[in-house]
Amino acid sequence: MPSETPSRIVQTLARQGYNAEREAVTLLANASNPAATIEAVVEAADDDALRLTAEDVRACLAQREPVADPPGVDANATQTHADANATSTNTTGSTQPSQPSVSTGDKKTEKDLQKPESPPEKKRLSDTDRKETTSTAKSPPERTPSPAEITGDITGRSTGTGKYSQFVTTFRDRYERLSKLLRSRVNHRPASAIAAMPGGSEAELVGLVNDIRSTASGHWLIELEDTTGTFPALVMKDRPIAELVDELLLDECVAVQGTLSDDAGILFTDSIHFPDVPRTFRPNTADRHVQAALISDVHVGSQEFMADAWNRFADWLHTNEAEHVEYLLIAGDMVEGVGIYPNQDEELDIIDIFDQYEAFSEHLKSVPGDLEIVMIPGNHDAVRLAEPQPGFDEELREIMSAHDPRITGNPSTVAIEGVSVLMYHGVSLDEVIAELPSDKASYDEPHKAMYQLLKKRHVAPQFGGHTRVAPEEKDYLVIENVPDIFHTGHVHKLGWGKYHNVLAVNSGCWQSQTDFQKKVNINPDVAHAPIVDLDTLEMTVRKFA
Ligand code: D5M
Ligand code: FE
Ligand code: ZN
Repeated sequence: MPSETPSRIVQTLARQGYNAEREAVTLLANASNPAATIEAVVEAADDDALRLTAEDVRACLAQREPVADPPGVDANATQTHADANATSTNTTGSTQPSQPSVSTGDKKTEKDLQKPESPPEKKRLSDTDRKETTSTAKSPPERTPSPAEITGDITGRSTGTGKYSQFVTTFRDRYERLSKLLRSRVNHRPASAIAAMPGGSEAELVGLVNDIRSTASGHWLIELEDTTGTFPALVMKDRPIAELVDELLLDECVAVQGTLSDDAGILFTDSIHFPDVPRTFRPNTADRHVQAALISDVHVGSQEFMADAWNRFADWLHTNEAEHVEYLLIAGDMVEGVGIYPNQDEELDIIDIFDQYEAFSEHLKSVPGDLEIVMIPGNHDAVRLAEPQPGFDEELREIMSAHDPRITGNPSTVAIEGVSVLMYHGVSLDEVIAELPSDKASYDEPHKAMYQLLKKRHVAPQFGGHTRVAPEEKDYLVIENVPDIFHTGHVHKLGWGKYHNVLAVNSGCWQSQTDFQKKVNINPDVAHAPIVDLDTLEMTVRKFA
């Protein structure tokens, strides 16, 4: 009967300085006396071993429990497998922590144990793993996530000093890259040239939204700016396109097409175009069955951090049912942080920021060591608040080095198994939700707010509002290439859907309702793990609350 959970096993090993293969953890969890077996395995391990292998554990089990696996273990294996199957059909219902899979009873595995030359563990590309691989050269093959390729990451490239001229550079870059997307659809002219055209001409203009005002009679006056100047576009309130004005945010890039007034001082607008994702977009998919868990907003250090739910999630990742989950993406807010919101300290469980990261790191150790982990920071993390946010600094990376996560900036695009995932924490979602009508974006349907960002091809279009934006020599927040998956968090609500074939997923959180959220009636979606099939971009959600 399994007497320990995988996450507790991992934590026990970590305290003694060891990492362990997923199968090793499973074997230990199901040993008749896990504590004694751990002790024996650690004792038998080479002095310089960093990672315990399934083979190490089997060798100890064979000595300690020389009888072939007792029938009890086998029966239990069947039982746990059945449990796992039962929960897999109930993808949105409450998931009981499934017991770890048991491979001890597997004849083939038993034979492997005897094989002196099982193939070497395949490796990921990190330095740590290279080291570990050497010490585990005889372990059986393990799951082999390929390393994530990262693009659009500001980390180490920030040149911004906050000068006004740099904002101009950032906006110029935004305009250049987004207007390019629109130029194929409209035959645009510069604002200065339009002003010189004869009245009554047809004209098309691409610009950043500088101002949106309603006129005395309720029409809309939108001022657009390009690199040559500004020009006003009038949208009549009774035209169907007036509805699109509701969707406009300041500083986003749009194209307008219409007819100039007699004095060529204003454009009567017939259509508004967004850079958008082409409807014909076809996402890339993985060429094998492999899954990624997309989470965010762990908030370790908060009194509301749900450690038990996290442990159930970590335990589930160790089960057979999760065997195809090879990637764990975390879209920001690893910890609760300090001084983020007024009176936040009253709800802190851990008051020191480094201690919070230490605790987060301990929780990260509970997930299988062979998961490829990618993480970006959020607004609660200890990096600069202004976006684009660089990845964690050396000191924090050192603290979170278990499992050797890929640490990158917010936002970043990560290519896994040929599928590109745009990861963005999501602070601008608050703004999109506040500014747009509720059928276009709401906390209950956060994915719809994400659709707006895709449509605008920018993760944080509006400057100078709630979302802090730092000037850089290029606008890292432009969505230049359409991602296959768009992953955000921040609003602590779960929602997903497809926009022009892009899968948009907003993960929930691992923090129960805070006092602030109670006051403003935010009901967070806690302890859900959205799991994406990278070969089909189908989604299932596991609940661990
Ligand atoms: O924020 C989680 C969500 O809750 C996000 O939509 C912002 C909102 N939130 C939470 N606390 C506050 C305070 N104190 N003021 C304003 N908005 C708040 P996260 O930043 O991920 O904790
Ligand atoms: Fe958060
Ligand atoms: Zn946040």
